[in-house]
Amino acid sequence: MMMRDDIYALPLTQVGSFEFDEQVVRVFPDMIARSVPGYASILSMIEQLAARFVCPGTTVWDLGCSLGAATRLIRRQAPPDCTIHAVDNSAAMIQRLRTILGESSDKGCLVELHEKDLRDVEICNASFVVLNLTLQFLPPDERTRVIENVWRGLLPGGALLLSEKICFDEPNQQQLMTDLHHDFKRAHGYSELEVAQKRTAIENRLIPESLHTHVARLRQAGFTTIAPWFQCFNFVSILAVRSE
Ligand code: GEK
Repeated sequence: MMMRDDIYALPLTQVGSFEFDEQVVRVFPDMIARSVPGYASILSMIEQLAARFVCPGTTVWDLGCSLGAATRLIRRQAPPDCTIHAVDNSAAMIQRLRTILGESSDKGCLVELHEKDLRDVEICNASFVVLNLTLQFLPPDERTRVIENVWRGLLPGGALLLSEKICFDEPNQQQLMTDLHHDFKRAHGYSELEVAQKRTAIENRLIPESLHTHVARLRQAGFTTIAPWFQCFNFVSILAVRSE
């Protein structure tokens, strides 16, 4: 049964910085579904994209895999001789994902779990790389190095799926999108207090950038086809392909 996220339901004397610890892991599927507009749509398209991009004998990288939602969908489409590398630096996430995979009857290619900082992995022979809502947690000045590492590790014709919370240059648009995001959270059962306390907790942990900053970085790294394919309020998903 999915546990309900009530981490910020009661008033806290001091709201600490958000961490992907055991408390979060316990409620994570509920938290992300009620906090990220379009999360389910993005996941289902990740499976569709895997069917198109994942090639026999190659690797797939799910960077910031959390509980493996994307990994498990990609595995359904991946040829049996592929390896999916699921990477997360939260020990609690990786431990829970190991249990989930162990208990599941899913069959498919090899999945290797790495409890590791995604900045330290060397990507190679990759046909598909996923950064689904993860790059946003890295310091902005380290993001270019990560994207360059992904580009180098991709085979020609391989693809990166990058989903992010974004910000806007125009203050009225920023305010409107923030309000609509908070409306979404309230419509999914979060109280005013929960929205406010979560906002404080995540403020310095999740640093959004604009869509044009992401696109410019992808182009700079060498991607030639860069297609923002999804947006809901202040969340976007971009498909970037390394040319043949
Ligand atoms: C999904 N992709 O369900 N190295 C490795 N992992 C990291 C790092 C890092 N430097 N920083 C953060 N993480 C998932 C959802 S959640 C998004 C991704 C969210 C991990 C962190 O531990 C967490 O599991 C994940 O990135 C972000 O498709 O919670 O908004």
